Amino acid sequence: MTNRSRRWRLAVVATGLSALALLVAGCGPDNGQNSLRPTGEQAKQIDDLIVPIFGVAIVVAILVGIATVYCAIRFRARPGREDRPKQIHGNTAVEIGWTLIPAVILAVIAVPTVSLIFKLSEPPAANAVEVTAVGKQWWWQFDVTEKGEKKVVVADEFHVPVNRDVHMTLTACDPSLGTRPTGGCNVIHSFWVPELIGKRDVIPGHRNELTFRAEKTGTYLGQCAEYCGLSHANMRFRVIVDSEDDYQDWIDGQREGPAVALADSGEAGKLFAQKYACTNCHTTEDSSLSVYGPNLTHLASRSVFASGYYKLTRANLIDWILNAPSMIPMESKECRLPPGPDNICVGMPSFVENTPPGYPTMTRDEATTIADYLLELK
Ligand code: HEC
Ligand SMILES: [Cu+2]
Repeated sequence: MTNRSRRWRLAVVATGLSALALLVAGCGPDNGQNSLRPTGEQAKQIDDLIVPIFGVAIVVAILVGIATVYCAIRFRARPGREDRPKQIHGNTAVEIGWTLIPAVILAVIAVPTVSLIFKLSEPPAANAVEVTAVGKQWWWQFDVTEKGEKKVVVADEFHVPVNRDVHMTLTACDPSLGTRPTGGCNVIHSFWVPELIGKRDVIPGHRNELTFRAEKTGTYLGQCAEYCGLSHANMRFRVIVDSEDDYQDWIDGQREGPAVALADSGEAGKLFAQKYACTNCHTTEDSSLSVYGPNLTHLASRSVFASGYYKLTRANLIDWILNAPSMIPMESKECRLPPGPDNICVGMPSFVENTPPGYPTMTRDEATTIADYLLELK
């Protein structure tokens, strides 16, 4: 064997092995985002549709594969043989056959598919929890409410009761930016919690809806499933499915005012509201307010922050407050105000780099003081 063809074979084997490794890496049943392990009523119905259709697809793939390999071997070029095998152009029986068979397969598949599409868009039960998901670059705001009750605005994760319908309204228009010429509308995102419900796009200027019902308590991982820019891959979230009692405890707690009022938070409050004006984009005072950044009134009750990318620990929080853009790619740089008509300010500013002229630079001690205050907001 020449050196060149040996290298070729090596390259082919290496590529094959890495492709296999990638494939196997996706197989773990416990990655938290396995749509083939559904635990929601609707996710199960979708799964019940996917599995048989996948079966049909595999049979078709095997038959086509066998036919291809057979033809490649049977009609390969050989010395002393004509270049082209006998042509069968215009064979009516064959042409009708390969038009009809796929048409029939598709028609059969269409029946359960279309009926499931209608079933999934049936209105939710009367006692459904209402959740509005606002897709922002690059995190999710969730407004959770029940008929007639005060809404609760959270970020990154929200709780729902087990065995009860959750009716989602999906929007890409930020209510806090509603006065801007664009109506505060963002780019397209997609809401997806693989184990609970199939994905649905979140479209600027359009209201999409979705109903799901979880059948088991636990934490379910979600992910933005429509490319939306710089930090799309980090745009995660969590749905925490609680027993009815735990859910009631959670929502009651979220409806309350802050554990420490801003006015009583001393030095931290001054840094937060005045020196660094975090209040330009955040509130720690009222959990029913929709503002540009995440509502922080009950930040300390969350397990994660920054779109679920970081665990909520004191060390992580201090680093974030000092220099958020160094932890997740953002376009905020030196911006201190929510985006205006002609500035691009997506995300949270750094308080130690790119500080605009006239603005103070934050010390680690100051960040620690703010973090300790935020960590009291259970
Ligand atoms: C220009 C607006 C803006 C300012 C000013 C701002 N933030 Fe933020 N902040 C954001 C945005 C937007 C996010 C969400 C970023 C993300 O998750 O990608 C955020 C996220 C956070 C989070 C994580 C919350 C969560 O649930 O994910 C904390 C904590 C936070 N900011 C604290 C602060 C503090 C403290 C200050 C002041 C020192 C501050 N922010 C100033 C816009 C701002
Ligand atoms: Cu997105």
